[in-house]
Amino acid sequence: MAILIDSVSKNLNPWLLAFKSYDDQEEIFCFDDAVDLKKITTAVVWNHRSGLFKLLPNLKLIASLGAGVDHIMNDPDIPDDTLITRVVGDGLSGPMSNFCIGAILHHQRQFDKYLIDKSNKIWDQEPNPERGMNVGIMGMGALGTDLAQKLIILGFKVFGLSKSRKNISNVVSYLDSELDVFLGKINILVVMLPATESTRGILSKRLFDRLNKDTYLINVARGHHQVNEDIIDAIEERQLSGAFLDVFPEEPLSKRSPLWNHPKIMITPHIAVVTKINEAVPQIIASHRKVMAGELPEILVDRIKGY
Ligand code: OXD
Repeated sequence: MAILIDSVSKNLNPWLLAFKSYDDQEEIFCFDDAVDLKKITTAVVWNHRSGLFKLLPNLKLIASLGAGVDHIMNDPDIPDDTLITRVVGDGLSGPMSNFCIGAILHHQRQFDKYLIDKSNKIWDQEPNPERGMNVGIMGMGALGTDLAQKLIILGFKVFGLSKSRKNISNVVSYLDSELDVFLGKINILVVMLPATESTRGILSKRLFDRLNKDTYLINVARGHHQVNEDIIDAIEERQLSGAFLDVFPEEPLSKRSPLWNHPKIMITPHIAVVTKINEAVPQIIASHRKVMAGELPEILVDRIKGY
């Protein structure tokens, strides 16, 4: 009944330290420890090495080190009866909402224009310095809901799109099948969708053509959703007024990408939210203990839906 932690992209030392100092009862290993892999019942992973799950005959639980599980779901070797869990909590939703609110206000109060004006010593007292206040959130899970509630307090009109109807005070909820009506209501689009087969490339010309002219795009979810060339074309055609992108189909973003130099595209390096180790470790240990006791973990990923 031991835990294996594995990632080919993250420095696991702070995680190992945190696991060991939180709980010295559980046996926790990383791949290079000389451990009998038959002992491993829980794999805690972020971009794990390929073929890992095939080496773990007694695997019962796979725990993501973050909120997303696409890095797990992409693996064809997940055993049928293995449960999957992910990290949730205020340590994710608080910073994510703050990041999105920053990006929304940056656009809505035109701070990029005033930065340029400042560098040219231009005093431009526009009569209407505010941009639209109708925000659409695609993906109304825990993160989307937290953002929606905070935007309502700030006076924005908020529209949510999700698979099931949501009942959130003052937020207008649309189903995926009502996409066109949803897109017609908004002038800022925030994307918080999970990465699944149905969301691959969803931020493309087909969707941009259905937006109101000059809608502002914010993607804090996954680069898997976005077609970079279509974003640039949509800005050219004024379907989009600009974009704030934290995620990219390939990360790190290539130095050759035209996105870097585009004056209407803001780029951040996938830092909208970073998992807090001290919040994640107790959740993962609690899930491990539940599964070892034959119970279901509190946060269970739906293997059919993929999130
Ligand atoms: C996550 C992320 O899913 O960092 O946790 O993107």
